[in-house]
Amino acid sequence: MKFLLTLLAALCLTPHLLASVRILTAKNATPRELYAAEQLREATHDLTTPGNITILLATRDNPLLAHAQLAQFWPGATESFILHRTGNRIYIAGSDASGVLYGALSLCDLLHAQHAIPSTLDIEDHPALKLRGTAIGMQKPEIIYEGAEYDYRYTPQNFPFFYDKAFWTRYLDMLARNRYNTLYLWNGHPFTSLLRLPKYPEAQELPTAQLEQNIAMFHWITHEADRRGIWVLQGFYNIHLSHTFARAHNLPYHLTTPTPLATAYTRYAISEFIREYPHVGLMMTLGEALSPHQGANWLTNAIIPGVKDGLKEIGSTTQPPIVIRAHATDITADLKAANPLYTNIDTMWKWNGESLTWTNIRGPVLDRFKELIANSHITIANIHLLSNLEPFRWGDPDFIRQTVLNFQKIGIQGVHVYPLRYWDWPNTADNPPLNQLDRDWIWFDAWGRYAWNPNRDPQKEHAYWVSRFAQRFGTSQAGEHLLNAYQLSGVCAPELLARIGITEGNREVFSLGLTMPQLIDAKRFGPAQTLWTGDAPPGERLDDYVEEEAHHEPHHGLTPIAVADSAAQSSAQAVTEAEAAAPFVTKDKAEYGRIVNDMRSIHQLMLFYQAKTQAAALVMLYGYDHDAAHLHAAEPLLAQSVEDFRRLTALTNTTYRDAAAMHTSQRRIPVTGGPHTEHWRDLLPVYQKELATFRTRLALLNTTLDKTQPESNANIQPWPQVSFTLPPGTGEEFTLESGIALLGDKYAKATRVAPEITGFKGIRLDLKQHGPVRFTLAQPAQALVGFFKIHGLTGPSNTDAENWNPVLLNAITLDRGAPLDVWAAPLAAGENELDLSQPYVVLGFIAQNQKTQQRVVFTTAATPGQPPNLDWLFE
Ligand code: ADA
Repeated sequence: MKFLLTLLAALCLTPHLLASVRILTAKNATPRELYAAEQLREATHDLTTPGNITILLATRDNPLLAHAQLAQFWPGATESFILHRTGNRIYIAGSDASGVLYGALSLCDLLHAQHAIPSTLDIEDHPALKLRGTAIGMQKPEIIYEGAEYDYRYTPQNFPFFYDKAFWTRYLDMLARNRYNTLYLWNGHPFTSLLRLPKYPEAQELPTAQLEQNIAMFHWITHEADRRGIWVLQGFYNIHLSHTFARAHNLPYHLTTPTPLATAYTRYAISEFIREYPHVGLMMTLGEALSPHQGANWLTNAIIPGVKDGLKEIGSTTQPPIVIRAHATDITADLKAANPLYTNIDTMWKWNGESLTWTNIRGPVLDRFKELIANSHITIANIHLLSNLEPFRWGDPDFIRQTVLNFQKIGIQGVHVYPLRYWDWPNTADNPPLNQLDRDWIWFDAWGRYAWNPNRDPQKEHAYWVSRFAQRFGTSQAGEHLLNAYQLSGVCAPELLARIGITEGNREVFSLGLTMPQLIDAKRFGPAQTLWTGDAPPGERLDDYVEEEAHHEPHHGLTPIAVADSAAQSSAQAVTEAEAAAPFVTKDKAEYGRIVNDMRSIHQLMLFYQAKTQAAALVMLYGYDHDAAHLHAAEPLLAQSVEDFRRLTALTNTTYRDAAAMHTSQRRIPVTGGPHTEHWRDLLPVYQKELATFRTRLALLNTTLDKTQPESNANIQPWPQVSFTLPPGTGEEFTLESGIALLGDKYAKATRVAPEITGFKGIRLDLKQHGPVRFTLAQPAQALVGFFKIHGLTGPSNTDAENWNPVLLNAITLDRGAPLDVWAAPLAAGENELDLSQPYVVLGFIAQNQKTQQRVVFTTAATPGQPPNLDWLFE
């Protein structure tokens, strides 16, 4: 007998004899429930468990669960489940098919964590947020389709991933595992890539075979998504037309105002979309092309009628949700007009603009969200482009948890998460590129986890994420250090952008740094005020900080200097943590190496900002008290920032392809986007030049600036002029004195003029005038010209630069915009012409042998009491 028992015990250890897990689904199980069963089959495949276990999964009211003693769901429950074990039976009861899926996935999670079937099970769960989604851009880093922003045709050349079923399976499985239930595809005008549109054959933009392949693929993707509980929504911008249709009807590709034809076409395209893809949703951006005040008209005359036509075609009486973005439209008027016509409108608005800056919102951003919540069904927070996080690894789970907790407090019931690199999906910026699903796993997982439930114990969460890192890197010690590194580095860019950045929009790439003028005079670069009034906790900007310093007043809230210091410190600790993981990393050492490099890069960037912010504050203080000692103290700090940036460049030179995925000229800060301004190595010369200029100006200042008499202009006489004649044509003669407009007769009035050129006869051009200006000179001369600041340039453009030399700096202050420097170039006597590519004004002519000693003319503010313009110190 004892022998028999021993034999049985031995047999009990043999997995295949014992691992009998039966999985039963309802007779009429939906594809979603069958997918759930598939996941369970996989999860139980290798399990060793004593006794036969039967798992029954179905909706709560299905006969399969008739004998189970299970609680009822509350009225209106969706996506909810009960997981219960009685004896050897495990019941997964869903409020609906999604509930069944989530019950099954929860059981899978438990099986993976415990490597055994739990002996007791009594769980009820449901999601915190109703809509939990990710986004994919059917959009690219460059504008490639006939100059039209956001328009890209779905083709294998443009979007190879779209045709890759293995990729989609992996991506959709990941989404399901993280309980996402929505997926948004973004594009300008997707209809001609996904629909036949027989009523307007001239609208067809793709070869028929390509179109058919797209239609088949889209059906496949949306069906596969649906099996996983994921509702696909297709996004579109308004009014964007098929390009072939536009050409055929002599219309622009994008319209600011509806026309009857555009209305009929769009209405038809939308109805066809609903007919072809009844289970796919629509999300729309009413602007940017369409004028904001036309949104209501367009929505009620084109879009909603199109949706209703489509519903009629498929014989449906239920109105599916449509998602309207509040971006670039008068959403108040839109909703007022649309709500009486359509009962199921969801809205979407950007959380923290196009960056991640805070776990919360306040002021105008909060007010906008409240308005949307009050006037629509579900309001979705759009975690839009992550312009301040690109291109580095980012995954601070607690930041995300707290953010979702705040969604709940505010009443936001949906989240829509962009990938960390949007315009180049699915590639990362690493060199060579990695797949974002691999590199940025924590980004997707953390948003999904907390959109499902943010009310989790932070300590247990810490342990959970440690275990997730441990799975990837081999040991829990490595996990602990790496999670710490991610969290310590994760807070830096969000906190710092709001204090010193220009905008939370993708107009700025934070990882490429800021120029001194951008730091010392952010106002001149069109800052987005919501960055600090809505998307950050109360605190100071650099100008507030310096003003208070200058007036010896107390500071309030977070200060730029303190935040820059703490970012430098926190990122230093992140490096220490990442490096400390080294002895414990037993798996994926290549990725570990890249993480360390990222942490070092983030730290260098924060050191750059720390030094440069301090330098900027000193320069700004000089604006108040004219104590040149501040400038001298700023110089080593500025030099340090350049050295930090050089190190950052060295760290990223071979490891990164670029700093941001958007390569268009829509990017303006720190410099205009384009093929030669994508990388840190492109910006390093900009910062080096800035330092060199500052040193030259400082030397100049030492010789010309008398602290007790800062404006030493009193005894300077005008230079003798060379006369000219201006035939009719381009340009208008004027006399240079304060109060005169220098660009046409409206723009940019001079407030002060350097004495050397006061009273000069010049030639001013209209802003819109093009072509050369022709004139005749009485003798050989030097032409004096002022260039208006454009795209960060205050002198001649590269093409013209060779002939021109700066002679007077900060020589004419203006009522708006940066002061003008005076540049000189030699011209022969007789007929001449000037044709310069920067907007400019001809200030007059002086003799070729006239001595011009370069000097800084105005160092004090144009308006008394205001800090002066200090850009001339750097440009
Ligand atoms: C801004 C941004 C664009 C796009 C747009 C939108 O204009 O620069 O890249 O994201 O917003 O649709 O929200």
